[in-house]
Amino acid sequence: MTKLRERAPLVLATLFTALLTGGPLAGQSVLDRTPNLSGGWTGEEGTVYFNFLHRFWKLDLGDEDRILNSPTFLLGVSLPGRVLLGLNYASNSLVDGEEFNETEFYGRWAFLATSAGAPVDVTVTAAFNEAASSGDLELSVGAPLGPLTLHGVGRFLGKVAKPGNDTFFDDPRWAVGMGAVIRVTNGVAIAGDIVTLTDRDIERRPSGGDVVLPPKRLDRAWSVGLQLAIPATPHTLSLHLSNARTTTLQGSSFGDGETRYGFEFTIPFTLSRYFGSRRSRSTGDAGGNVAAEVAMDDQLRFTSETVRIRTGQAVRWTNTSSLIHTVTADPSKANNANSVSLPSGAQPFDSGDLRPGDVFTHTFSEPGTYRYFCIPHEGAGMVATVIVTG
Ligand SMILES: [Cu+2]
Repeated sequence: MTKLRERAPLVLATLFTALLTGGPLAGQSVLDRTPNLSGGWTGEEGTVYFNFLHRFWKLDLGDEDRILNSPTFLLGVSLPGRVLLGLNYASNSLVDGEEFNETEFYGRWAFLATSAGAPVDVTVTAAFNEAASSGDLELSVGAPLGPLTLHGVGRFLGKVAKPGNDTFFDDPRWAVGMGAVIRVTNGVAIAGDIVTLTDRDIERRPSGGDVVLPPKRLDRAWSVGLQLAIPATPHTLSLHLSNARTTTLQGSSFGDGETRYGFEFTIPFTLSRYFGSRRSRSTGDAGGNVAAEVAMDDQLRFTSETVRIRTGQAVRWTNTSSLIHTVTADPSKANNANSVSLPSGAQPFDSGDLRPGDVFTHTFSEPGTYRYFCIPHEGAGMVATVIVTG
């Protein structure tokens, strides 16, 4: 472990450089989660994620102020079956005063996903926190309600460790929390969360002794943030306040009375682009007469809001993003009736999941106005129109 801790900064710096020069693609958007909760994200299969988060606060040294900083670096790889494996590496952590550095190895599985048609997102995360020598578990539920998404978490922490002057604690604890994200526009959201240990009184024992000090009550952890998509890039940025230092399961389960100013920046790196592990697929009809091209991008848009074609012509959609999108003109699959309209006599259609690079073609044989949407991003307003004239 010591070797890992010594080398982790170098490994991360190298990866970071590789990611930047490699040309990052889409990111795990901070627009879908709160500053302290993961929202149960597992990313897009075949993508490596590098997110970095820094939280700053002022240390008052009397005649001199020092700015301190807790960084958390997240590294994750998204595997088939909505699984994310990775680690969080943090410095200046609250979790253990003696260890200083905190490494959390985690695996996450989303067994229900709204992107796959489930009404809610349900995710389990299992983690080992090396600084606390603790096995930790989290169950996370996310429920989209139009522009609002609610998140709830329940956590089991095998050993809560908290710094003090030569003290240690090793009790198991439960934590519960909730968060909310309000999407203001496609690229701007406001988010906040609160997490509390169900028993916040922590016994303190100086290490090596039998003396028990009076219990110390830990603060509830909280955060509020402005979550932004950076236009024309796959990156997202969170500007936030929180009393927690790190965003591991342990680190975000309690605070320490100090408000910190933080930011998080997300960098995705699509492996398939560099190693050719996956070819794009073309689906839909033959589309011999393509009269319009529409792309689906990382900003959750169909790039042409309205296209006009003639009866018998086709539209070709290409997913140029790193997210899964769909082209859906089926009223039975819409949450909002305004997202779909079909001329009388026209059959509903649905592309199914279009992964990055996939192409879908549809030929329109009935004149009229077709309003269609993307199933995962209907709530974010990913809706567009095809007008077919006789
Ligand atoms: Cu979409």
